Amino acid sequence: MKKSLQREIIASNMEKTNIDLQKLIEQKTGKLLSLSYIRVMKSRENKDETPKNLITKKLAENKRKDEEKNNKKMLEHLMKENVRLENDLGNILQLKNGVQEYILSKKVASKGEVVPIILASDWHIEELVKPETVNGLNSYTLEIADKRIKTFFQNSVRLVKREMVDSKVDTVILALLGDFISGAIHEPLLPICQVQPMDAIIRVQNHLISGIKFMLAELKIKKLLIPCTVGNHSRISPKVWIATENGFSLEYLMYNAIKGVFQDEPRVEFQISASQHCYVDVWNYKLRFLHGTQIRYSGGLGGFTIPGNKKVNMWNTPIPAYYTFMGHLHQLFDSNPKFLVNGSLIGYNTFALSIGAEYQKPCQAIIFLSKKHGKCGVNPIYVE
Ligand SMILES: [Mn+2]
Repeated sequence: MKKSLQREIIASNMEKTNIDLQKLIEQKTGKLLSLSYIRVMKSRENKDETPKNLITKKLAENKRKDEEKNNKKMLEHLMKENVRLENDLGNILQLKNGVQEYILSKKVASKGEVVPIILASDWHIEELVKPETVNGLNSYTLEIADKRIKTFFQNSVRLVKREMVDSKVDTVILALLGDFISGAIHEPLLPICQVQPMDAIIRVQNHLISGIKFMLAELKIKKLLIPCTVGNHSRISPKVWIATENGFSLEYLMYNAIKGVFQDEPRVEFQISASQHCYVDVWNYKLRFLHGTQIRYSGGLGGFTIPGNKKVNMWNTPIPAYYTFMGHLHQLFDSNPKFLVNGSLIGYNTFALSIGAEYQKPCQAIIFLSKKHGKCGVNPIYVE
């Protein structure tokens, strides 16, 4: 083969080869360029992933996750709280709706009928109580007695008038239960009695007449009922002679004398019992009045309840009384539901001190008897 031909063939092949190579290069170049770009970018990325950056990124990510977790917990808590508050609100609304209010009319029902029962006893008007003999707890002279008796009637009227505001009061009972004087029944009484028994009983009589007149003048009532029983101190016999007690009592004489003073007063009605017990019927209530000498008491536990109940139960067997009222024991005491003991006007003295009697301020008592409810109120009548 000629050299020239060979050269042509070689040249042709080379040209061909060059064209192929050129094409191949062009094709590959693009890929190579892409790969290099990727490599460059990756190398850049790799430059950011330093340990420090990775830790920072990780911490940020953890922080974000914690915040998300906390936010979720808070949301759950708030939702629960919302449910609870909704329940509470529901309960409150239900409670409000559950209160039923009643409308009260200002108009009061018609007045009920009431009989006030005033107890007067144990004045011991002439007996002296020196303050030093009772450690300053009391002081009683003729002048103080006068003052206390006036106060007794004034306060009695005041309490009855107070009752009249809300109740219909046509009748008032003024029970005279004895021992208005100390008398001369014991020798030790003589040095402490400031006047003799006759003068003492006259003083009492004058006070009672004055007091009854005052009540009649002050109270618009139809009847003043006065049950009377004698005390053990007004006797002129050496001992209590049970069968003839009235016949030997200065108080029995006094009651009859006062009854005579008011014989022309239709509103006044005396009931002077020949027995130790005086019974008064008010509506369906049978009331028993007595002085109380028969109750033996020397400071036992339970006060007068046991000795009082014993006696009252026996008396109630033949004549059942709704309530029994007495004096003698010098202490206002309501056994409820059987008997009541009046306080004393003389107040605390050496006798009370020696038997260990309960200290009380000198007082008398007023009881309100309701037609509908029976005994519905007991008030002390303070006298100083
Ligand atoms: Mn007595």
